[in-house]
Amino acid sequence: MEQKELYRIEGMKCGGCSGTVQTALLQSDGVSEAEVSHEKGIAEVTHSLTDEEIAQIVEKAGYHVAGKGR
Ligand SMILES: [Cu+2]
Repeated sequence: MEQKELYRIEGMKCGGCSGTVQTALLQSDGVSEAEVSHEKGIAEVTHSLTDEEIAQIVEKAGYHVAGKGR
């Protein structure tokens, strides 16, 4: 089941960082939408994956999921 969730992400400093995370998410199977902001340090992701899988995608891109929700 697909759901829209908000993850707090550590380590993003500029638009390049958020772009990297957003691209990594959008290229992953199971992710249909991703909106990432380095200013807010968040990613809003519509997906059918587990939180762990989302965290792995973000880690692989070089950043860290610090938590979920605002
Ligand atoms: Cu950056």
